[in-house]
Amino acid sequence: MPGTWTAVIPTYNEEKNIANMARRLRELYPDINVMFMDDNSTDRSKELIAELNDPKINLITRKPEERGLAASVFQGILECGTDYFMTIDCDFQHPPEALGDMYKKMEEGADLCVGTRVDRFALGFFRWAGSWFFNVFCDVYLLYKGKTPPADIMSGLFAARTDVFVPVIKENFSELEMQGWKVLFDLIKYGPSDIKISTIKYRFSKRAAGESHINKNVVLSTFNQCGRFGKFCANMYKKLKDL
Ligand SMILES: Nc1nc2c(ncn2[C@@H]2O[C@H](COP(=O)(O)OP(=O)(O)O)[C@@H](O)[C@H]2O)c(=O)[nH]1
Ligand SMILES: [Mg+2]
Repeated sequence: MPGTWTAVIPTYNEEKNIANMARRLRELYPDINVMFMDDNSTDRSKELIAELNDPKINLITRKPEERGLAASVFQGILECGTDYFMTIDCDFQHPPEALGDMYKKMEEGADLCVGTRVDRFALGFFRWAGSWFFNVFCDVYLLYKGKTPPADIMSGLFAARTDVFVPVIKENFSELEMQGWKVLFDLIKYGPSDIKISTIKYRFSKRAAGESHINKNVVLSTFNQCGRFGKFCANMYKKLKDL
């Protein structure tokens, strides 16, 4: 029997993209389940998904006190109930076609499949440089922890076996960086060291519509995920940026 799967999509105020993303995913993959993990968007996201009236597409309105991109993805993984979960952003920076490639890798026996960006310059120079820096910083930390870093630890596009990672989330719940954006990093940091990691390559695009939600706290939370030295760097960064 083919594995069942769910796209877990963190969203906040994505009315310009959300219905297009839902339609595109169902067009490409008639059997996929879609969970938009929405942090109480103030736009029409909820109505737009309700209008689609598709039982395989759900928008989950999260508790306001639990707001957080990573928190929303962890919740989606815990609640999806399918063999695999896949995370993808709602703004088409990750190509929906990549989910099919990752699904194949999962069916071939991977525990985790990481989408690896081939053209990170699409981010713009400063975001590229930041992303490169954090890739190295986080890789060193994971190696120190005895874990295998994948080619693109900063990637928000990845797929994994639900039965492998639900226990990881439950057992380490209080340690996870809920306000962070780097879910893959925490899953590898706290996950088993002997998992089978596979990769697919994808072309990173510009946001289709709407605005990015990135802010300086994302930098802080990523540092905070990297142990004591990371926390030290977070404090330095706070002082430097006067946060
Ligand atoms: N649930 C949730 N999703 C968020 C939040 N902030 C951003 N997102 C979503 O996370 C994805 C990536 O965010 P985006 O703003 O595109 O960041 P960027 O790609 O780093 O510029 C998008 O699908 C956003 O809608 C949040 O606070 N909560
Ligand atoms: Mg984006």
